[in-house]
Amino acid sequence: MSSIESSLDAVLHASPITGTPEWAALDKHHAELADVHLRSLFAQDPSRGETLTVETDGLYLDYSKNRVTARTVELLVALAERVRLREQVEAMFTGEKINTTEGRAVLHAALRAPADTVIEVDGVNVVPAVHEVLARMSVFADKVRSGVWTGSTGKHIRTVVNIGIGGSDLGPAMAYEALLDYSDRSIQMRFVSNVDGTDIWEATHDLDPAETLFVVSSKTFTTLETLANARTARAWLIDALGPDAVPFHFVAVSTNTEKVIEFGMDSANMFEFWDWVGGRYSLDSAIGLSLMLAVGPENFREMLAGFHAMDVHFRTAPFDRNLPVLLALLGLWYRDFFGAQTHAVLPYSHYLGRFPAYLQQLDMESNGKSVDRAGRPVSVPTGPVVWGTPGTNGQHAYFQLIHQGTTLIPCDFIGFVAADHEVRDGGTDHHVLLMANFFAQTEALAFGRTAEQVVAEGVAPELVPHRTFAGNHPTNTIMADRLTPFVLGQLVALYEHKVFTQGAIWNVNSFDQWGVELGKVLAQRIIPELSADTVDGGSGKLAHDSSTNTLIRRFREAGHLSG
Ligand code: G6Q
Repeated sequence: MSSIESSLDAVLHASPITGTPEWAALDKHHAELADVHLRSLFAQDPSRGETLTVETDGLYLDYSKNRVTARTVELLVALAERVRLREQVEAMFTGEKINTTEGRAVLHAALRAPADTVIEVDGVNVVPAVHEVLARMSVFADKVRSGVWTGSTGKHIRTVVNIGIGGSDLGPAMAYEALLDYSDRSIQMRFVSNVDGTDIWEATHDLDPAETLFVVSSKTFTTLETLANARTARAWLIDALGPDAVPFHFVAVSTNTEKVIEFGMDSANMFEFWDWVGGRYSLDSAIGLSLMLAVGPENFREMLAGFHAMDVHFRTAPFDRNLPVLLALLGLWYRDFFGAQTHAVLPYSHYLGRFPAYLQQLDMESNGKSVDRAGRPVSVPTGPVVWGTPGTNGQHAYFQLIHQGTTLIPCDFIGFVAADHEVRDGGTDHHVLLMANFFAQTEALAFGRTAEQVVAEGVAPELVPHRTFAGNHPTNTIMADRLTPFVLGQLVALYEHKVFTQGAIWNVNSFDQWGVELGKVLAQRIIPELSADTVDGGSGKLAHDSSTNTLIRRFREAGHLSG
């Protein structure tokens, strides 16, 4: 047993974190700080806006508008040390099977490692295979983008439809939108995930099959939604162009060659990845093929370089200067000590419109756990509800609750110095308007507006309580020069490692997702029950609870299915 394995074992079976002196110290510190206002913290230390900041490769984090002092950070770092975070990080990066419930290594970092890196799983260096697949993807993407690869009738591919769901959809869909400005606008990407027939219908009804390429993305190649959509897409294509057209218009991304062949696809048209890539961590594997088709191999590699830069930072920077670790510790501070149930991520970039939805899966599927790695109930609240939409839209909707509601909602504000497009409203640059709001919001959330200030403005006395802002709402500000492929890679890896760090401290397995299984199993049981010619035959022999039985009967009696 290696020293990492033995220390991991110790971490796994460690007694609950709440029983440690580090937790007790934080508890005590929280009691002292709970009622301290950010106004006082800034008054006591006017330079905190300069000191409570960290930067790595141009990505800047200002965490000064958090309800912390330097002492809080020290105590939180001590907690990270207590769970041997550094060793846990090394265990992941060196291919230990830290996904213990599935017996798998967790090596998304290998997907962006330079070609000369050695990372072994079961004694085999996985990095050469990663680069081989990347090279194949690049050749294929170049062919499609240049028109060397055509449809069966010789027409150029104009639309790529990615069929996948969950981790095989959210990453590429988010990144395509984020990097739209880097994409070849003559090829459009569409993403189909939902088993609701509307999704595939809307994605294909106006397309010319002769100009359409389907990328069927599925790690397992057994996922109900993806296979149903892929079968429908194939039938749609065959209907127009005949069965011989399929190899020109379908490629697969999967770990499961057998199932890809069984589906009727040529393994030569398959791009591989491996069981040590978790679905929600797979954007930079072959699952990113649609993205590469859109932005080209060079931009894709730039994105991987951004991921790698953040990997190196996470692995080497001291915890109190480490962006992912700091975000994780701050999140845990609010979740476990202030009882915050949700965390908002608010990108002030229209291109990052899907980033919060992507993070929802990354965070909530990873740390939405109630037992620890040894199977015991956790002793503290784990992953928060993650949500958000791009600024400034949210300001005109739910920001009211963040400013004046009764719930504490820590927020990450993400913004960029440079505009993506020079757009002026006749006089003022839109980016100035956007960023003025970006800065104003964190200022308003932190400092609010006191009753005295409101009175001094001449507001009628009965309106003063309504016009007062308590402030003391914590925010992180994350800024970069511009949203480039490199920066997108940095941002995604930042949150990946944040989630890892929180999971490591909570001692949960951030890499399984058993919670999504039960619904899938029950749906399989219900599928035949919805057809008139099966067992039940409408005779009332459904064996669910009375609610589910009645709902199913109501659906059937209304004749929603012809079968
Ligand atoms: C992600 C999950 C899940 C998965 C989908 C699709 O971490 O495992 O979202 O990505 O269920 O699975 P397939 O890629 O196997 O179709």
